[in-house]
Amino acid sequence: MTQPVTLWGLPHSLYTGRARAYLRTQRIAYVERPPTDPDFAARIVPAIGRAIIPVVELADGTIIQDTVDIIDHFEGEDTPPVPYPAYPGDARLLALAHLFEIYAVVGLTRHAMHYRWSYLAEQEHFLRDAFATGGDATRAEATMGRMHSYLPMLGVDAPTIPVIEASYHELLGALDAHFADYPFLLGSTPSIADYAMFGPLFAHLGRDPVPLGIMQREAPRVFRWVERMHAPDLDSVDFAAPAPDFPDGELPATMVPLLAQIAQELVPDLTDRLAFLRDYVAEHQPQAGEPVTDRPHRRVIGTVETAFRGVGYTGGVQPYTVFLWERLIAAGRHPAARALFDDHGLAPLIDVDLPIRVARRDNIEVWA
Ligand SMILES: N[C@@H](CCC(=O)N[C@@H](CS)C(=O)NCC(=O)O)C(=O)O
Repeated sequence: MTQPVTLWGLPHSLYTGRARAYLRTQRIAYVERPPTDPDFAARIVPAIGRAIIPVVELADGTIIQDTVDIIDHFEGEDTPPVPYPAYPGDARLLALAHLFEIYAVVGLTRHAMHYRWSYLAEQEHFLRDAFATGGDATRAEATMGRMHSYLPMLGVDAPTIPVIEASYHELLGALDAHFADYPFLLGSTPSIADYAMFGPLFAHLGRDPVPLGIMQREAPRVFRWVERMHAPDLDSVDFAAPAPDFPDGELPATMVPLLAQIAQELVPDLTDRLAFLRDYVAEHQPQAGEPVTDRPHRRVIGTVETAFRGVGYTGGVQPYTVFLWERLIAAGRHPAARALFDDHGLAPLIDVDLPIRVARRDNIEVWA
């Protein structure tokens, strides 16, 4: 039997959820260990240069950080084929998968962090217990304080909160309608779109008491998708077998509102960050191979004035976004994907010349 891999992660961690769902679906044996284990500080942190989860450690000692790299490792040609490849073969679906991937990170993290931290009083007992996993109350307090401090950078503040909540109710409605027809975002099996969206929709929005209640009351099928994504098989008992795929060459009507919402929310965010990035590159002239920030745990290179659904906020600019954006642009340039993006107001996300690339080397982001 092959040795299980180690998943360094935690139940309430957004990105651990993404990696765990992937391992379970693909039936890759794993043992999960918490980053509070002294072994994490002694071996893993020095190897990856920062304290971050999830980390996957293979039986041969290879250490992989970042959920994109973790999934890509198992999807690659050097590993046994997985039962449900996560990258769609169809060019249009592949581009949509990358669109959901970047939306989950740039867009939905905001909703997840808002519902976790703006309702702290209502769910404090639950969160203190979660954050003390493997540690103690002092460590929980420190980590909770750090996470809470990310809210302004994500654009969560008094003026944006009502629109974040409106956006979330709208998203739940659109997803609930979609999951009435399909078990997964792009059809009968999960793709990188599902794994990416699962992160926020499970760890925070589908698990913390306040947003969990909203999801169960308003969107039972989204709640079922969360269960399905976390199950060790496809868990599609509520669909006829075989479960439906998208009709050939056609986009189901349930995708239309989702794409409209993504366009509305992502285009301004990314366009304003691109303008910042152009100036930044002109001013700093980063060299290829250089780490994107002076210290690996620093994710942001500056702030930008932007807007979420028309409400202004000052948000952080993360080079990691460029890494995801390039993946979207590459997939979106296929003619079939292009036509689809044109039809849904998403062309501004692929008609873009990025002034610089971001790659990942030795588990950190570097300019490329
Ligand atoms: N791009 C990374 C993001 C991972 C990430 O943000 N992990 C969070 C937990 S869900 C973390 O470890 N944060 C530590 C910190 O910000 O101090 C990935 O996809 O793995």
